[in-house]
Amino acid sequence: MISLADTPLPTIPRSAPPELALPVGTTLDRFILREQNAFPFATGELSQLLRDIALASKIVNREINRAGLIDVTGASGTDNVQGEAQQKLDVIANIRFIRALRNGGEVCAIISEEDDDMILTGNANGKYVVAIDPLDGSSNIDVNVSIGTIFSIYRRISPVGSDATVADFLQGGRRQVAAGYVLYGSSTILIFTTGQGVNGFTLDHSLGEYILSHATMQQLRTGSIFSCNDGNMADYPDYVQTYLHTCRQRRLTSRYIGSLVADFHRNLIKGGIYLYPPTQKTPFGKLRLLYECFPMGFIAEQAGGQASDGQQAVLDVTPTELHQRSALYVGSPVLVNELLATR
Ligand code: P6P
Repeated sequence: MISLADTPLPTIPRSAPPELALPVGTTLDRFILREQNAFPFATGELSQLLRDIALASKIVNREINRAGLIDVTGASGTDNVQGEAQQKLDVIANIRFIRALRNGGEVCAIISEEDDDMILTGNANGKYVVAIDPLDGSSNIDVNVSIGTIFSIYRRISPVGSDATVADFLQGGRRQVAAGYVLYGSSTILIFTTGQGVNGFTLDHSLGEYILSHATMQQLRTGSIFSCNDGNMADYPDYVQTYLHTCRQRRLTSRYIGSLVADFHRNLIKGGIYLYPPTQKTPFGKLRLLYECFPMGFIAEQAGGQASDGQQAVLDVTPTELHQRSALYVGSPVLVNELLATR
């Protein structure tokens, strides 16, 4: 009996294009299955949930890439719960993710930046709830700058079979079972953690598959990039202004895209710190705790980074409301600790 292991792989003819010699790589599905097998009690629901999110992101990616052609740029004429003008693509992305999560069957409820109230999916037997910012940085849509999706997943604490409750979403940042983001940039990348490190997958458009491209991501301990909206400088707490002044004195590089996902991702790879302090307009911070700060904080810590609200680790902030805001300082631990040391 000849085993496959003994069978030499067919040689690729010299005349073949070089990419034929390259293996396709690890698809998201294969990676999730491999990770699931590492959890003896995993029953596949979380795996399916992650696949549902990946599917929705591919659909949203398609619509973002065609935005200028199918008249989905510009404002929708409605405001979200934050009182911010919704862009057409905000609404479309929201519908796509809610539909995918509802049809996937694993999620019993969703909260979204785009909806005031908790959304019951009708899947009362779903074991998970999802907090999502369907399209973060949407002010950048019309100018073709990177935007993203941010998601956070909890196991429900309400009884399976009953309606989910708000308490399912207010468990606290360290009760997340998974979190991730999709960056719709020069390529489309899905980054997520289930508490076993951070991995990134790049969408291969020719296959329609996410392929492992950033395995076991590690936040650089320090860096030379700081990201904040300089226009709000006069509003920032004194210690933040002092810290930013030292950044300038040290000739660190200022980079601010205006999309949390894009600034976070660059700092994750190159090292750096992202700051969104309290301002006069947003005295409790602008970013939302449940679907921006908690997921990004989980990813940051899993990659060896640090995320604070200025007083404590952001994952330790006590959530009391679905659309609660928080300050966020996140990225290389050396830089975050330098900031906190100026308090
Ligand atoms: P500002 C986008 O609205 C967002 O939530 C983050 O993605 C981004 O970092 C920040 O707000 C930008 O806010 O006030 O600098 O335009």
